[in-house]
Amino acid sequence: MSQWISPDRIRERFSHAMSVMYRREVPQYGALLELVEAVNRETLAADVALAEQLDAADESQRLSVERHGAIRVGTPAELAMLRRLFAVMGMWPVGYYDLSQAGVPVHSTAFRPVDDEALRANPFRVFTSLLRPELIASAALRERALEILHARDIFTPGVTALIERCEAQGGLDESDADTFVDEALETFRWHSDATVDRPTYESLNAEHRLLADVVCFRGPHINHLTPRTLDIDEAQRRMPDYGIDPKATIEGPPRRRFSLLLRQTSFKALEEPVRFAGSAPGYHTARFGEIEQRGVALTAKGRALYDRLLAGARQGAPAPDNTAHQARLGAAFAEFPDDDAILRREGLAFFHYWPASDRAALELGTNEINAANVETLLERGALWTTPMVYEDFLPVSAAGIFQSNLSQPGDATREEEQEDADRSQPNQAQFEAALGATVIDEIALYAKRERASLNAALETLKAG
Ligand code: OOG
Ligand code: NI
Repeated sequence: MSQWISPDRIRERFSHAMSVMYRREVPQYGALLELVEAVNRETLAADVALAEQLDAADESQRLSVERHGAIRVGTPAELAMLRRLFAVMGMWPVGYYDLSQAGVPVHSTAFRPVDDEALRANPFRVFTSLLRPELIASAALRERALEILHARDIFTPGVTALIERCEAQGGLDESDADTFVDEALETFRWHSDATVDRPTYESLNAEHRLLADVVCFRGPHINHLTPRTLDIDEAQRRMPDYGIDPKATIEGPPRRRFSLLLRQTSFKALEEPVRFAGSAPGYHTARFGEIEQRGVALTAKGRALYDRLLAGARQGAPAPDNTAHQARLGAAFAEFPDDDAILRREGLAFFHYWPASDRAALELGTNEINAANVETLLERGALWTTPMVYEDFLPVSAAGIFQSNLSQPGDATREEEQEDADRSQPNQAQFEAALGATVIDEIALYAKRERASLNAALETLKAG
């Protein structure tokens, strides 16, 4: 037995502590949690098949603790240190997201657990963006921003020491883990005192709203926490009952019998008062709420089909409202099979394979199992599958979420701003150099987990 506590448990404590903190900081997040809890309870009561599927995949218990957060940092050193901080909690950088195509001067990854057991224990993820100063038009402001950023340290001495200890000894004990969570929270909390005076804030804000948010504060405050709902359309409909005003459209694929990837919607949080160095106080609106519905992970082939159909649906003038947007999406996605067996056979989506619990009842001998192919074993009931949950993010959706929360009140055009391939300037190599590591390819990761589940299921079957 290791003397160190499992990174999964540290992640669970941290995710819980973040949720408690954010509820205090942004009270509407508490209302959102209540809404999602009610919708999930009702959805499970009305849809027995869905409840059974979640139970079978051992996913029911992760649902109520499931959430993601997002932060934005300013320098390569901050990003590299975050990588080490998240590693203490078993969270690794997965995927590369280029937001430049949407006019947002950042690129991103998601820190998250990667193996089946860790995902089941607690799938908490943090979408983490790094500012790209080279995409800031004004050279003077770029210089000023970097100067301000280099003068701050977003990590407490305590958390830095515990990260180093964890790396040196291979883990943390119970009491160090608790201190680590408390100290790590300091990096993510809201600091209402800006590091700059008001004119500096305003000039950075005028250049790009995101620039002011990343540069002017003592830390990369968590800007939203997102619970997972089982019915996002219903949750969006009910938001006004909870005093929440959602963004106009739900991002991602349309509603389906068999959910694909990820659907998301957000709302703007209130303005927060800010004290500026030596100037009159003001306000900052950066922090918001979001909910998401997660569906099946798609293969490269499925993802290419998704990207093509989504791009088709987004052509022309933006739909006037969510109903029209969803109708347009629904029509565009008619071509995408809406049946798990077809998605699996056509290699469009990833599945987890499970062995039948009672092989004797199947009357299949070991020789027959060895000889049979997967299709036959599925037909005979010797194997069965559950959809593999999509654990990642979608760049077009993320751009929509960024835009809707960077726009000023009354600034209606921003949310509808379409991504523009001409502006796209991905630079994964630069991101990885800043991170100090390569990001994990998410599709390769799903493929590996699918293969491992199939091999394990066949082994169990053969063992009888
Ligand atoms: C992150 C926006 C992206 C998501 O769920 O796609 C995101 C940000 O605004 O910092 O969180
Ligand atoms: Ni988000």
